Amino acid sequence: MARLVIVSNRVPPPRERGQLAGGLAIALRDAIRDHDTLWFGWSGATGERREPHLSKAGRVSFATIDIPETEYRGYYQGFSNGMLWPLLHSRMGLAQFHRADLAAYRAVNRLFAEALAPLLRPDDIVWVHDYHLIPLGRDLRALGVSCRIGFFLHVPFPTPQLFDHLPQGDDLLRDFTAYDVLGVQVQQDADNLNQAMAGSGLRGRARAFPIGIDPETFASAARRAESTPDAMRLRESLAGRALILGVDRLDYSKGLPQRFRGYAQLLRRFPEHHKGVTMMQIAPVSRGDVAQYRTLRRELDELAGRINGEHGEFDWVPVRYMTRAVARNTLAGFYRYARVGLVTPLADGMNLVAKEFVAAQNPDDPGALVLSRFAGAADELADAILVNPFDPDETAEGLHRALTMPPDERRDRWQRMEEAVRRNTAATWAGNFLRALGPTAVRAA
Ligand code: ADQ
Repeated sequence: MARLVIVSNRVPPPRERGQLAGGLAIALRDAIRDHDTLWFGWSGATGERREPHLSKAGRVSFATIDIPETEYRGYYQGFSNGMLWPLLHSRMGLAQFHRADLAAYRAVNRLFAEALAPLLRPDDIVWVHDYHLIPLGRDLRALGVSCRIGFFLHVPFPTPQLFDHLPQGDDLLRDFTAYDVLGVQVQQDADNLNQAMAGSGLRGRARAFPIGIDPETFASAARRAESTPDAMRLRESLAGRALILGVDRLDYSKGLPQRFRGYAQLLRRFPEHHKGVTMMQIAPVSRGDVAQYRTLRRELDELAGRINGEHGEFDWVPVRYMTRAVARNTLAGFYRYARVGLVTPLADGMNLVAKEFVAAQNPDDPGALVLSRFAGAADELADAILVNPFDPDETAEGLHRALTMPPDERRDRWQRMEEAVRRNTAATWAGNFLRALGPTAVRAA
């Protein structure tokens, strides 16, 4: 069995390495169980040290490197999150390009390659993750690495016309050619990337590998969480009102201001829901050091305040808004208790929250899902109430429909969505990708 080498910007932090609790770690659990694994990435620290920090937990070895202070900002905040993230989510207006950032991005990728190449053996299978590391494959090849290398893009890929705005974008497209397997979330992303590559005279071979969750584990966590003190406190505090739940990183791709406006429209246009619903938005702050994220946070503070001021009553607060993270198990209980899951990104590679919400429902009395048609998950969850999140009225109508949907219809739709979530799990995603990468990459089922 070949060794699996996972490369991602972030690796699980040391305290989690024993159990590997994070999203990618859960998705790769089966693959990790079957292979000796090396996980390579950024240590989380800046500094001049060149040698990787090494550690081991069971069959997984970890090698992490520091990034020089001078290059960190340009690589991470600058090019990755200030330029690529908005571009890949079709938000060119928010993108900031600086040549120095691009140079830092390329320098850090080379640094990754130089530190990783000596650790690699010819029969390793290398799987590189996400937009921070697009050039890594080509950098490794330039250092003579000949083993199989695959790349998976977790975020969307925009139309070729939009991608064309990226200065020196051709170079990035060329980077993709170094990979033996090029995976994206949905067919539309594959088509976009392949067309962009074709437009630059390159052969694009991107394929869709939609990511999933571990539905069994999530469903049983949700069942257990239903009777925990937190879930009971939530229920008590709602006093019989229907809960509309949103769970997202605080990110402008998630459409949070539009979502708040959609909820405000629900209260304006469908007054029968007054005092009958509560919206809870859990949105832990992410990338707080990037300017656009600080602006977004202020906007949401203001919107939540305005909705509560305009519609609230002395015994009813229409919006509950928290910027703290919530433990996954507690979250599972909240999903199960919610009458409506509200997932309305303006663009999203997949969106795992939508799948988690489905997995967490009580089969006898499932909640309804209002889902943006611009989330990758909409391909598989066609039985959600699909909305265009740019139109707050459409979101309001979707919410009204969800809140008034007859139980039979709710169950029918949920059953079909649940089948879709079970059909395509985290394990099938990783298995399919690794099988594409090489015949001996995974043990036959
Ligand atoms: P994200 O943009 O982070 O992921 P998503 O797919 O929804 O978006 O995953 C977020 C994860 O974080 C979920 O597992 C969710 O439960 C958890 N989470 C969110 N808010 C939380 C909170 N307040 N407390 C605790 N946990 C919380 C990127 C891409 C997506 C793609 C994934 C995986 O942007 O499109 O689906 O990678 O490929």
